[in-house]
Amino acid sequence: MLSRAVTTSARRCRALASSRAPTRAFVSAKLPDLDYDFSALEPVICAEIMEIHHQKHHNTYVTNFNIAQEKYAEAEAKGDYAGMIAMQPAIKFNGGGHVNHALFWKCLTPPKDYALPEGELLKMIERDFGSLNAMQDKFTAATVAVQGSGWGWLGYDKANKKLAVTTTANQDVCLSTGLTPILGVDTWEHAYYLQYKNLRPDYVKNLWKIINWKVWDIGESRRTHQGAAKP
Ligand code: MN3
Repeated sequence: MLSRAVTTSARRCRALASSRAPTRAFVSAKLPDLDYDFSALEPVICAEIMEIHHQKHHNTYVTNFNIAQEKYAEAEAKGDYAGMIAMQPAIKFNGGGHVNHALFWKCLTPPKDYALPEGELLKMIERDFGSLNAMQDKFTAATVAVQGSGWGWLGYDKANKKLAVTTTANQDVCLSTGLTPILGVDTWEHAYYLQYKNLRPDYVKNLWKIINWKVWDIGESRRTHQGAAKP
């Protein structure tokens, strides 16, 4: 009796296993549309930079992220662990490039629509930095000092329930520092060189004129796969 029960259950297991799809599906990333025209951020960022940055740079991250995801899924389906591990740097770099840019576009707004932060976010900035100006000075200094290419961030530290400024190298996401991103600034030369040349400090300082502080209120980081911005 016992051996027959074991055999039946083994048959059931094999039947269930063979009915499963061999490859786990992944969600393809898509290049998001901008909420404004390429020229809408002038004079802070010129249309040529915006068009190349969105249509070429961001689009390439999306394409290569999807290729890497597909190769990872194929390796996973075959139980090819070394193959899975080999794809991780490409997923980290191109996936990071995608989610960082998706958030960056949402963090910007045409100069005519600029509004100061207010409400809950302003209170937290004043509590944790002393003033909006003090936060901006700290953010600007940290972001200008990024060596090579990377990102400057204002993020939320859930463990200590406070805002903090940080930076990441290359396309590393803000979440890799433990902070949930609120505001991210691209310091790669492709983000400013055509207009600002070597003057990264001028680029970062001018960006304050087009920061979309509503990014906090609408929880945009959640929709760009970077986790919930609000505490
Ligand atoms: Mn970029």
